[in-house]
Amino acid sequence: MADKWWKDSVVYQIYPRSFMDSDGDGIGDIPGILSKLDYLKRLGVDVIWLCPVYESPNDDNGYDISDYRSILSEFGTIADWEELLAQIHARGMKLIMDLVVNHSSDEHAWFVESRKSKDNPYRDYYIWRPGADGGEPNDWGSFFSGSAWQYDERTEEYFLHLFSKKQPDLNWENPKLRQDVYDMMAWWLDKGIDGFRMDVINLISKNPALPRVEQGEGWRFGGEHFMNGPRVHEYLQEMNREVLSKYDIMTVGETIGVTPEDAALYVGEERNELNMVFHFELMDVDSGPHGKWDLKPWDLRDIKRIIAKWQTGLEGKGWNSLYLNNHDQPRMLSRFGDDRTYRKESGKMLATLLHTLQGTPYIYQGEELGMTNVRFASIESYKDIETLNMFAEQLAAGRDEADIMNAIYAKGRDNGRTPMQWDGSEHAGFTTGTPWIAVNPNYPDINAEQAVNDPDSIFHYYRQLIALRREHDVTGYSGFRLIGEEDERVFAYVRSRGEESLLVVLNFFGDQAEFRLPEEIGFSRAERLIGNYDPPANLRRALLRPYEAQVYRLF
Ligand code: ISL
Repeated sequence: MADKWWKDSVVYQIYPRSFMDSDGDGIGDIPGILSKLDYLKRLGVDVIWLCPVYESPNDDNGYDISDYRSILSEFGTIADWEELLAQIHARGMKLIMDLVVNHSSDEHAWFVESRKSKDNPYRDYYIWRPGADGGEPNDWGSFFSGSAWQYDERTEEYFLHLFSKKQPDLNWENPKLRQDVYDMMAWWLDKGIDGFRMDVINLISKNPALPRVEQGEGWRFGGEHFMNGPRVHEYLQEMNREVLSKYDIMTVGETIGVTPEDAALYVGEERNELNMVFHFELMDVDSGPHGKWDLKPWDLRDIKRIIAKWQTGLEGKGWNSLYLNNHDQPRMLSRFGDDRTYRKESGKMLATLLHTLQGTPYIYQGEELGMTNVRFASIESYKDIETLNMFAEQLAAGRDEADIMNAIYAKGRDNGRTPMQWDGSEHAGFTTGTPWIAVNPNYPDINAEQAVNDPDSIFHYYRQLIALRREHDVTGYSGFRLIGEEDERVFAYVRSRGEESLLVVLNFFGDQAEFRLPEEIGFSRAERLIGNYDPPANLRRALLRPYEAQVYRLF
């Protein structure tokens, strides 16, 4: 077993709005989560990461927080939350909370004060600038379309918002703001939570000169001026010293645009910053030069190269986080597997990958059921601000509507936000009312009740993988060696522990694929640990079946 509990853990991510509704208002809530804890315990996960449940006007579904110390009434009360924490702990699981401190809501009391006057004590809690040449202070675009600046008439200045205009960026240069954030973090930690997932934490330090990206018209991605900015490590070390180091917790930072070299600075064991980061390199493999909405097919060799780079890049330096989807991404099964003909096989194959690498696996709600992307007929059914803003912007720019819808079908964040499919009853058993976003129409076939009753389901395969991690100490393997780097169809790798090795062989496609184990990988005995087909393939030379995944112990 590893030296830190979070290295041996499997994390389950809950997007509360879409998980389980207990009171029929169509919105998932905390009592709903409570009613499903036994389901999560049965799955075998160790840690629950709860996306934001704080007071919020919900411009970005809770990632715009107006009060960091209270629970959104749609989700329940602080007493419900206390009960949730107690019940999670009573089952031997842990709870980590989302920490969103790159920005707050514009309805947060700090911002309400800040916008009042230039000499308000809270003015410097946010990033205000006068206009330049009669327009915005610079050419940075928002992640959610348009300019990253919003003009405020009252003081005739602009404030920075890297996300929506209802999400003003906090000014981390201000030590008072930092202290308020640390106090708030300690307030939650003192309630007994087990850590934080930190939203876009590598964006908190901006180049104070706020330079333009280029000259000329238009909004551009200003990442070079705010990703891994000049003081980010100083801030995180301060946060660690003031707060994190005082508790036995785990931290995972969401970090956009980081390489393994950057990541080592956040998670290096001697650096006293964070335990893990989420990188985005795999999330970019199917994007063209114009970004996320510019669709491009992925190439398995890129996926292999990126995973190998992170596995070896952090070796001996830091811990990886392993995910292929979350509330911001399409469903992994639709994106990297086959959500029609080989749903079960490909869902299990992708799970095998995530649970046999170095690092901590993160399961996003519904992944364990093999939930898929959704295709709503019209834009009216979509709710996500990123999607809606992009649709309006690209339509105005003249992009064909059907083409935009195809991009949304492939990449839209609502793919991951349709309600959990609990059973075959109306609205998949998620709510007795009208769900805030429609249920995926495939719920009669894909749902938890069906999966729990089917011994061959993706759900039970996840249980086995999680159990294997524990019983066979999968965390204890080290190293990562890719086999057949240039193979376009099969992903195979070896990890080792003393004299024995773990061999993982994955067919990433729906056709048969040939696999040969190189002669130099010597062993006298092989034991199949887990796989999605029986009997397992012959090891030395196999014709792998569609999406076949096999894991062997060689010794
Ligand atoms: O994936 C993305 C790139 O288009 C974005 O959807 C996403 O906004 C980005 O990854 C940052 O995500 C986090 O911060 C956002 C929030 O909307 C996301 O839900 C959150 O995970 C702003 O708080």
